[in-house]
Amino acid sequence: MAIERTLSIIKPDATRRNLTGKINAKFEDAGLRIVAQKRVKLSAEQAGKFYEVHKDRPFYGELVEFMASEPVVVQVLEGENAIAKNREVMGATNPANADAGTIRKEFAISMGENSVHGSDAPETAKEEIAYFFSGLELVG
Ligand code: RTP
Ligand code: MG
Repeated sequence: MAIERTLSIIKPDATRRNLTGKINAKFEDAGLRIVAQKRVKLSAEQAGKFYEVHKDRPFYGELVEFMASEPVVVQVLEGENAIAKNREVMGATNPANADAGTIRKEFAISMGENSVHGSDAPETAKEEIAYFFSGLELVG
């Protein structure tokens, strides 16, 4: 199976509640390695560009405002099948539909304030990692 990298974001609802360590433990317990990590406060412009793919969706304005409201932790996770594995550990977008033991089931507040982001495909993972990190910052 291929070793992949994926971009993960611990969202403002989780950083505000001091859940970074508990969320990172979920990733590590699933066999994902955190090969880069930083805490940043996104501007609305930076958050808007990151989520540009959703710009025509009704929740876009709210999503951008939320992501720029407080610091986030951006990170690169590495491991076998990392993109799918990370999404498994995150759980469904809506925490009401998330499986037991997933991050969103345990920690998410709502569909919008759902604690984590994870890339959804190899191409988007590559773009999203490059959006936040230079090659020198990735230490596998
Ligand atoms: P993400 O991109 O953050 O990892 O989440 P995802 O793939 O599970 O969900 P996606 O469809 O890409 O949506 C991106 C984020 O937008 C917010 N959202 N709000 N109020 C709503 O109906 C709604 N739908 C989506 C969520 O924060 C979701 O994670
Ligand atoms: Mg998504």
